[in-house]
Amino acid sequence: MQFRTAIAGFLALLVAALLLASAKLANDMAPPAAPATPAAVSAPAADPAKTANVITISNFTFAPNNLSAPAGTTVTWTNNDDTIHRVMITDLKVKSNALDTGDSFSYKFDKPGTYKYFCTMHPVMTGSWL
Ligand SMILES: [Cu+2]
Repeated sequence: MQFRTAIAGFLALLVAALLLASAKLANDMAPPAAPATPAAVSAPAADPAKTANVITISNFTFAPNNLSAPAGTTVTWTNNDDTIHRVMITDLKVKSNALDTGDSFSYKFDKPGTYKYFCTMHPVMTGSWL
């Protein structure tokens, strides 16, 4: 009888060992934890305000007042104020007509460069085109 008890004990240990081993195997086979999701990487979108070719005059301000667009771009200023404004591109000595509410003035910048402009009626209103 002692021999059978020893066998039973051995078998019990064997079963326990097999259970442990299979548990560890199952654990090893579990899919690895998903890596932390990286922050969405997106190319910085071009700032539409800076690439637009339309400049709004509103509240005695050019918006955007620092515009960038490729050479050959026609830029249009539109006056949304109740006041008359007059755009002058300083270095080019190009001057718009008096722009009443809703009036627009367009100018095609043929050469790349930095151009400053201002309102001849309100010289504190300035902007530039790059
Ligand atoms: Cu003005």
